Amino acid sequence: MNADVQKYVSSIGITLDRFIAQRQSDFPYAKGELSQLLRDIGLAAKVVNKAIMNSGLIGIEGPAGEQNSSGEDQQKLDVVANVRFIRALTRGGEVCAVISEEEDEMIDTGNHNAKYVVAMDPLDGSSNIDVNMPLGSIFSVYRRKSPIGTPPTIEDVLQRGTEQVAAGYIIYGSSNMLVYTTGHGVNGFTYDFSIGEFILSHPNMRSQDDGKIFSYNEGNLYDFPQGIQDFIEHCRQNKFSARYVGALVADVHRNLLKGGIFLYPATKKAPKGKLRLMFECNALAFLVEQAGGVATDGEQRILEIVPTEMHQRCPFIVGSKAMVEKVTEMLKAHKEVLA
Ligand code: AHM
Ligand code: MG
Repeated sequence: MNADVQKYVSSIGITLDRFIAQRQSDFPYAKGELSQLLRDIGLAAKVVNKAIMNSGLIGIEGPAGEQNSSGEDQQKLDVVANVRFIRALTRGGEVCAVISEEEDEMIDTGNHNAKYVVAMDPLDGSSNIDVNMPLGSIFSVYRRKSPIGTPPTIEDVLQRGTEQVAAGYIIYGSSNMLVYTTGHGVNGFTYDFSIGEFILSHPNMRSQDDGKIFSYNEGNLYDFPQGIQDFIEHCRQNKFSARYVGALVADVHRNLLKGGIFLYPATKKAPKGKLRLMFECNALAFLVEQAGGVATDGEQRILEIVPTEMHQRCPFIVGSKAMVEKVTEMLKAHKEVLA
């Protein structure tokens, strides 16, 4: 074949939809519902991405004038992303309930024959919205507990992270990626704008066992537990690189690719931590563990925390195994000194 023609007929790679369909055999009990659900999330991600890209042009920058149930000011794009994901999941038909960082209560989608529930942060990193910095979306999928055919209950959505059947994030950055796991490794897909598809670009993502990047909000340092302050001093003395985007998805994504640790510990202002167990921490903990990393609240594995309420917060330490183990040791050593 002519060399010029050859360039234009080489494979575009595996699209997200095709990859999901191929992986359906990982779930012998599944009949394609989870695959459809993941495709619905992929579709919503494209629509949200379009809104983000055009936000300055179509008047959806800035605050929406409302607060979410955590008392935080919602941005217009938070609301847009929330509506887009809930609509895609409702119309897709595979989800009976959704809980969202932007909603006070569980949403009953009306699909009472559906097997799955979704917990999500539709747009993570809201403070980055108006300044062209990275943003994310985060999701967790659980199998419902209540019988199929009945309305969903709160027990369906308040499950431990170990019960997740799938989780993932979308990063809207210098390029857009969708990264997900169904408990069989982690795969990343980069969005090709020209054809409107996510294409497999990062197969079988692995967390490096150790790293040299540490990510935390410096302004909170003196409010952190002493063990965390000791760890940060250790990072500085070893001349590690400090990197903090202010959007959890971006910080975790970078550390997953390059090796590092992200910390949002308890502070005096937020004694239970800032980040939300159900909407943010569980999904990222599942992904990072699947890639060989570790996620803890400083005392226990994030995935084993028993949730008691939808909007529950927890301290979050996540990343390369050796780094998370080091900070955990330092926290423990300090507690032993106090005891
Ligand atoms: P959000 O879901 O309202 O955007 O808040 C979560 C974000 C995380 O993405 C980020 O890691 C953290 O809040 C930053 O918080 P801070 O500004 O306190 O450092
Ligand atoms: Mg968030």
